[in-house]
Amino acid sequence: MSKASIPILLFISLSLVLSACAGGGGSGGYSDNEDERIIVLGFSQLGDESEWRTASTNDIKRAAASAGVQLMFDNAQQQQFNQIKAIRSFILKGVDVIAFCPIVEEGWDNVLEEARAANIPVIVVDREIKTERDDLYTAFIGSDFHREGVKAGEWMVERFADVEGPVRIAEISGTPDSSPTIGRYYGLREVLADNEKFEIVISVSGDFMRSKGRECMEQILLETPDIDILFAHNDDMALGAIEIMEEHGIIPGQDIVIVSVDAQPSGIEALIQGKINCLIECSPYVGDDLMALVFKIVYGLPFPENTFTETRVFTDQDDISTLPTRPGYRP
Ligand code: GYE
Repeated sequence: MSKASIPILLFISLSLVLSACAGGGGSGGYSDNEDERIIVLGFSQLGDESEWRTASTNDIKRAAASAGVQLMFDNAQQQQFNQIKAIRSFILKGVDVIAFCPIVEEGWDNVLEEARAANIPVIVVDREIKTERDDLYTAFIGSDFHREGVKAGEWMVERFADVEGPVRIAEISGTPDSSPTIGRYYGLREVLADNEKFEIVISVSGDFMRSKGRECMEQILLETPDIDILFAHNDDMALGAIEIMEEHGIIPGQDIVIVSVDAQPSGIEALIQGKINCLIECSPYVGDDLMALVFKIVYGLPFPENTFTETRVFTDQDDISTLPTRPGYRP
């Protein structure tokens, strides 16, 4: 059986369960004939800052179409208030389920109370949130960012095991107050805390964007040019920083060891070229799992409250054939 037929089979069997248990109804996405019920999912994407984000958007659109879920998609252009506005409009429209990728961790309580009052389940996708009450959303699906920071630190310790030190690290972090930034920031520090050899000499925010990665690297070279490692919180910022290094005659991957997070196609290409030394995987491909979750929630079936993606580590020592393939991309 091909991998692609698994989700389809799952949805078929879920639909069968549905026809057996959908009594009453008549609201939301129900048509006159209950067997033809179409689930409506309101999805608020936070923006389009990176290659990861584009992959996330494409994957969710693809998965919704293949599951027969009607997607109401909104792009918040990097603004939390646009996300709140979109979620409110989904509530007004009476969608069956709301899902959103929250740009920052805090500030969601009010709008989630409103969704709760309207009896609309909410799935938090990709980034985590902090709320006063812990019952303001139904499920989470995404990555463990703290673990990513830990894995980045562990790889640095291993790579520099034979170096006496000091080992000076520059960090380009992601969007301030977002959960990937917080997780990766503290995860790295947790590993390095007991290791005096490592010193994080500068940390600047590049908002997960390539253009800002360039600006950050300019700033780093101006303020603390003597660094051994660059830790970028995503591939796009690492790639922007690499452009600046090259403009300054610095050889990325050799003069400065580069560790980044995501492992999207451009990052994998840079790893193959030796410009990035280590990639910590963060997968945006949660679309099928999200649709399965939507079905289970709507039909009252048991579902996992938290689903985490895998976090693999790819390095410049790996055999190219073992590097991950991505939709439309094979190293
Ligand atoms: O690492 C970055 C994107 O939230 C996990 O956001 C996501 C992060 C990802 O812009 O590239």
